[in-house]
Amino acid sequence: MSRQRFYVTTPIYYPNDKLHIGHTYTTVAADSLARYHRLRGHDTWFLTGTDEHGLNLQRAAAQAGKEPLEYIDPIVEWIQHLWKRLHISYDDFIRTTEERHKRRVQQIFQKLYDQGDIYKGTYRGLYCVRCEAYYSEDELAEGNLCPIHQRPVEWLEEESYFFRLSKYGEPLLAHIEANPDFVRPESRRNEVISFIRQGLEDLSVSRTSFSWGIPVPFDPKHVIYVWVDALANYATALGYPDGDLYRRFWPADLHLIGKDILRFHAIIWPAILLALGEPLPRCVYGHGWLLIDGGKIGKSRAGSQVIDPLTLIDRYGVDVVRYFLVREVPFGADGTYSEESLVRRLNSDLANDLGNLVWRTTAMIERFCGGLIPDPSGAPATDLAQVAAEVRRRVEQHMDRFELNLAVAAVWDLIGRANKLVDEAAPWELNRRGEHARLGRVLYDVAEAARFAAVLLAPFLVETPERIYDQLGYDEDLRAVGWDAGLTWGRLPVGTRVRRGEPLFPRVDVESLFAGGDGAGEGSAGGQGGSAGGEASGQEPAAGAAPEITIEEFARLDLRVVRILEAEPVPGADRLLKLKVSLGSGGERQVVAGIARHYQPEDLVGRQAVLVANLKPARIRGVESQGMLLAAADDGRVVLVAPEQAVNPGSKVR
Ligand code: ME8
Repeated sequence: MSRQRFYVTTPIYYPNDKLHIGHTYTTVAADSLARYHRLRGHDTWFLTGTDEHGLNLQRAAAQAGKEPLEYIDPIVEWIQHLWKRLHISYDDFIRTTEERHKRRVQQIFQKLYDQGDIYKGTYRGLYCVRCEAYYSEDELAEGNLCPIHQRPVEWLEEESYFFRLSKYGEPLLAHIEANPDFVRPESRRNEVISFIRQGLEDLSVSRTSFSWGIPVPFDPKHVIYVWVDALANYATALGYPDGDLYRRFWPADLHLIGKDILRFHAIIWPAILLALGEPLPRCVYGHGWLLIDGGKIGKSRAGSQVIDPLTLIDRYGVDVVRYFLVREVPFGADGTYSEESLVRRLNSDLANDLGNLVWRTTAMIERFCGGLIPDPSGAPATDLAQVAAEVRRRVEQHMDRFELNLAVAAVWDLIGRANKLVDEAAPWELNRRGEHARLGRVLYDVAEAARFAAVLLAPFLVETPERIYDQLGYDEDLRAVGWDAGLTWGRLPVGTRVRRGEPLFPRVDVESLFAGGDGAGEGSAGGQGGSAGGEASGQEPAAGAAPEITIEEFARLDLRVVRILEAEPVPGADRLLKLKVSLGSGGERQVVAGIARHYQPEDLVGRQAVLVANLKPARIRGVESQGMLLAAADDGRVVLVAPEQAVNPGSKVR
């Protein structure tokens, strides 16, 4: 069998702002595709990175009173941290300030100059520093604003090198026409074709008005136009022109981008490749935008500030965020983001459908089969195996066409059918009537359907598939086993002991979330002052006096093990200590705890404790507290709660 390969890239991100949920859209989609191809056993490479040159960054750094790299480094670290929290499985992360990139961009520029595809001239025009692009007057939005950023453009006039883009219009058009999959989806392909048909002008590819860029090798008062620098990353990261990775993976199978940067990827970059004599990527896919209130997130003030992906991950968990991104928007089109729609997806698809399937299946196996996966062989098969095979085929077809939302939706047909089978077959009735053979068959098939769903969802979700396997009691590494073997019906061994855990997805109460509260329950914020949180001592309720809660209500608490890194008194508050605690890869927090009379600060450093991590931050005596440490109160003593053995900081307590 021939080994297939898959090389997918995201755009490289500008580190001039914090990334928002719109940015994560491209990357989660690319990650899902990379994971899918890896599961299928294809030789896969997934590249992302940061685009660190240009006037915009030079100005932002100067404004911050910093050298460009000094300004950029922490933002890049933050971006990498975000990708880690989203479990983005990139194989390489390229920064355009790296030597390996700069050297090869200069090599490309030199080659194009030597062969006459780059020449010297003068450029005059209107320039948007945020886009790092010139606009003609008729392209501007009303009020002479940049059509993308709605900000004023600037008049620039400079000596410049030009790339003979005009020469490549015809060959590019021929390529696009001969390769219907080269620009996707269809609407973007048409846009590119009509743009090229209007005629391409040569492109200004160097700047003298600022210095933060890669110098033109033969004329160093010029820096290379940031888009030429940035686009080249897809090749330089692989070691263009002769690195092993370049030989193995070029041309890219997919450049996944947002529609705002389509022309750069579907015209300029391919023209440069044609000039270099290199093969063109197989597909440039321009997805739509995630909008908020009808505007592009991040271009409006509110959008960029409110929708911080890390906050959403903290609040709902990584798989809920990933699921929403790949499921909600028809891939290719624009879609609307709202937290309310995310919560509705969580409650209906994840909690009600998928979570409930696993929950009730394991519950019934416990009740009716002694907790062991039953033997199905005594009764005829249900239709689930057939539905599963059909769904698998559809998932594969959709993934081949990059229809991510349809691929995910197909899995819900299997989940829905399995839930329906439980309702129809009513295992509790089969049990009551003593129809054990049929009962075993139904419960086996339903458990196997849940396992199938776990494998089918493994490209998109990063924790849930493993949790489903765990609850089914099946200790197999589903990612190592891969797609074909994993999707063999009947793989789940008879006699496996299920391990019922907590529900996969606790429901979130939509009404309270959007009725002005923050979903964490108004009452709990008051707890900040009690326990180890502050000075208010209050009357301890007698054990059992608090009202009963459900497991779902309990599961809304995000309790985490932390390691105390620093501890110091809070001036003027003799009961309080200010602590810095580590959540491992979840970062660090500052917490105020009312334990100063019970612990010396230096005795606390290095210890583990338990943090209520999703408690609304509060100011205690003017000091911000981002969560609360748990402590036992016993007749005037206060004793911190800690795991019985050391565990990794950030581990969940449940
Ligand atoms: O464009 N919805 O970087 P960038 C969907 N450095 N996608 C969105 C979005 C939204 N609301 N907002 C941003 C750049 N994106 C250049 C790329 S590549 C050689 C250089 C997407 O940080 C956007 O479409 O501004 C793009 O695909 C990506 O986020 C990075 O945007």
